[in-house]
Amino acid sequence: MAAPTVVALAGGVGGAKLADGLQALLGGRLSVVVNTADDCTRHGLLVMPDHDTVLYNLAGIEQPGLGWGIEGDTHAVMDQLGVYGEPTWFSLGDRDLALHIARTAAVRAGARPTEACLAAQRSLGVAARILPMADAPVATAVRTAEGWLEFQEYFVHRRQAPEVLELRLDGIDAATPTPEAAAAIDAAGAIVIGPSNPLVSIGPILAVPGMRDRLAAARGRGARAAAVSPIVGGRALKGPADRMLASLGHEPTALGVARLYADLVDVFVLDAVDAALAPEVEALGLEALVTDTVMADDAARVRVAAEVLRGVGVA
Ligand code: FO1
Repeated sequence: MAAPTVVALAGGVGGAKLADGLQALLGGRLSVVVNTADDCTRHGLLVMPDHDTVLYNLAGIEQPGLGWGIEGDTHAVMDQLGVYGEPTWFSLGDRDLALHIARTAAVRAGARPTEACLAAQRSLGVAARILPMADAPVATAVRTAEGWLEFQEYFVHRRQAPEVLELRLDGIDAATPTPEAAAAIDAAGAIVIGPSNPLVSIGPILAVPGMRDRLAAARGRGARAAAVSPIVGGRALKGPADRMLASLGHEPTALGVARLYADLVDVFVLDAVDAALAPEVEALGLEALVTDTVMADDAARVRVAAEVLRGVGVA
C-alpha cells in the first residue's frame, strides 16, 4: 500500500506555516487546497493572496514576519504606479508582480487558474501541490456599518477596523471543486484543516458546493481529519478571526472554533494555554490534542505538523 497522501485546507499566513511543516514531512504526498475568495484584480492583474502566501512559504521565500509577499522584494513598480496616480494601498512587490503578470497572461490565453498556479509551483520547485478550491471566481464581501466592502478593501485598506456584521460569498453557487482538488480529497488518507480564519479562509473552501460531501466521503472511507485552532488564549495570532467570530455570534475561543468544525473532523488541536477547554472539546465528540501550536520558526512548523500527522494516524 503506497504511503498515504494528505490534503490540507489553508488560507493565509497560519495555514501556510502548517502547510510548510507538512511539506517538509510529506513532500509530494501533500496537496494544499487553498481559499480563493480573497482573490482580487489589482492594476488589471489576477492576484491570489492565499494561494501565493502558501506558495511562497512552501518555496521558502516568503517575507519573514509578514508571512506574505517575497523576502527582499523591491517596490519600484508600485512607486511608479503611484506617480501615475494609481492606488498603492495594496502593496505588490516587483518580484510578486512577475507572478501576477505570468498568471494573468496564462489565464487570458485560456489556462485555468489552477493550471497557471501549478506551473508557478513547478518553476519554484515546490514539492507539494497547492490547489485553488475552485477555478470559477468567488469573492468574499464584508458588511460593516458603512455598507458592503470588498474583502481586501476591508482587510488591507481599512486595516480590518470596521466591525463585521455579515459575510457574503459572491459566485459561490456557480463554483465547483476543481478536478485536481476533488481528486486529491478522494485519494486522501487524511485531511488537515490549518490554523486559518474559520470564517473567511476555511469557510469559503467548505462553502464550495459539494466540498463538504466530498470531505465526509473521505472520512467515510477511513481517512481521519484534524483541525488546528487559529485562536490561542482567545486571540488570533494574526488577523481579525477573534473579533470576527465574536461579531458574527460565535464564541471567540478555541472551543468556539471546535464547534464550527465538530461535524468535519475527528481531532481538534488546541494550544497548551487552552488545555482547560479540552474536556468541552471532547464533549463535542472530538479527540482533543493539546500541544504548543505556535509556529515561531521552521522547526516549530515541522514539530506541529508531525504532531498533527500522528493525530490522524499518518507516519
Ligand atoms: N496585506 C496587507 O496587510 N497589506 C498589503 O499591502 C498586502 C499586500 C498583499 C499583496 C499580495 C498578497 O498575496 C498579499 C498581500 N497582503 C497584504 C496580505 C493579504 O491581504 C492577506 O494575506 C490575505 O488576503 C488574507 O488571508
